[in-house]
Amino acid sequence: MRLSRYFLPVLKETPSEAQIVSHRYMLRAGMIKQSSAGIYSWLPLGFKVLRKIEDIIHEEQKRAGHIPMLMPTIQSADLWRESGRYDDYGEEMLRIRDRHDRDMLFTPTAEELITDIFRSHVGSYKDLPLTLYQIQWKFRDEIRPRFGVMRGREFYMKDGYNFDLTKEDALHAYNRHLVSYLRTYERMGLQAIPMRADSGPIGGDDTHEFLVLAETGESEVFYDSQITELKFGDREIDYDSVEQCQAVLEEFTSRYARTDETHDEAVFAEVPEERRRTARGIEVGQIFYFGTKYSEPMGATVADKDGNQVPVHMGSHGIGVSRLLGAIIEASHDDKGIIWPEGVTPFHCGIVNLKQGDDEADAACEKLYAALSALGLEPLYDDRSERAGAKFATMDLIGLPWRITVGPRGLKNGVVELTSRRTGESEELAPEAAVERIAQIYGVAAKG
Ligand code: 5CA
Repeated sequence: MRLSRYFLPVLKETPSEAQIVSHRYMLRAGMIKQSSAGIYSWLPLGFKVLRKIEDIIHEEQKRAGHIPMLMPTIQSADLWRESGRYDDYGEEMLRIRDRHDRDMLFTPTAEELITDIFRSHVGSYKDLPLTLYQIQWKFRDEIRPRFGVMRGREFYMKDGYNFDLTKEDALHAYNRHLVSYLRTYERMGLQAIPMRADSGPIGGDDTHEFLVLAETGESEVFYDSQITELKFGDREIDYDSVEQCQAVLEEFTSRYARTDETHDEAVFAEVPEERRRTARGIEVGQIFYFGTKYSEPMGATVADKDGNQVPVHMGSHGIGVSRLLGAIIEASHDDKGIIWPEGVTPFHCGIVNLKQGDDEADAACEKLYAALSALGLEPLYDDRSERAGAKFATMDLIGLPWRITVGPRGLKNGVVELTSRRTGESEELAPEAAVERIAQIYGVAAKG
């Protein structure tokens, strides 16, 4: 993409309504624009990161054997009356009446609708296990929407639902989700710690929230510092293996880590004092096992081996897709702007032309742009007739992890400059070598 042809409405001033750094940078970098309280338009740069995050989630869900689908945002109240949640959900549910005076609502989550789909089409234990998921907009009429996309009213969520014959099978689905979430967040450059939590309006006893530690987090958390040393890394897991998933769950949940809802001072006191931590965290996901809470009242049963109709055991599993942008920025920024982890960066690298209009500099930039594009990478080429300082400031603000700077002086010596946004370190090298380095970083093969 050439910046002169892109739509990047960068703000010079710091917006006064934004209280936390991720909100400020998302507004300043032209990623989002508020349309009303807690409701945002996703401008091209923000939309690009949203898609990157979504892609990672899809890849990891499919790796775990889960099946993507899509359900409507507007749903009939009738289904929610069946489960009893139409009344229970309270003011957070946006209720709508259609022209025929039918009660509708904007989905805050989708346990009822998925259970209805299941009961209409699945009748035998032979069709289990089954996990369906979607990435879809949700609406919760939060009393205090704030911090930009962190606590929106309209927000984008991955919600998955497992259907199993027995509690044991459903607990395996729970463990499998925990494992796949660890991998998902790590690919986004985040450490998200599973913590024992409270299930709220979703219900059930078994639930973990995934928290990213950040001073601006809305949850107070208590944990054993040893937990922050754990890495999932690139281990290969057989998601069908009960033992392997169980082992990962035990590894990542055996140390004390709880949100304030489930915190227990007496148990916490057993952690050696030097390892006890109290901090704040951003909840980027939550997994639930709630058994037959929805399947029983809604009659979602299957025939078991003996032909008896039994309600299925279920759980649901959410990732705050739009909130993740805020969480990643809270975890990765400096005073100049965002620092995107490579896994989610909107463009793979920036190209800054220090002397737009100079034949040699223009040609060298065009060549870099073509070579990177040919590798399937997306560079953002700042081809505006701006001062170098302004170009650097924009690149730093929008946070591309790598920048190639091209100027007549370097070109005389046959070099460009490759700069890491994270460390600020620069290196001079031949343009071809810069392309090769970028290719290496993103794991694509440079064509020789
Ligand atoms: N049905 C279950 C699992 S699919 C569910 O709704 N879980 S949840 O309530 O925990 O939501 C899932 C995730 O959505 C949360 O972990 C959080 O990251 C995100 N989320 C929840 N409310 C908001 C909000 N108002 N703004 C942005 N993200 C939110």
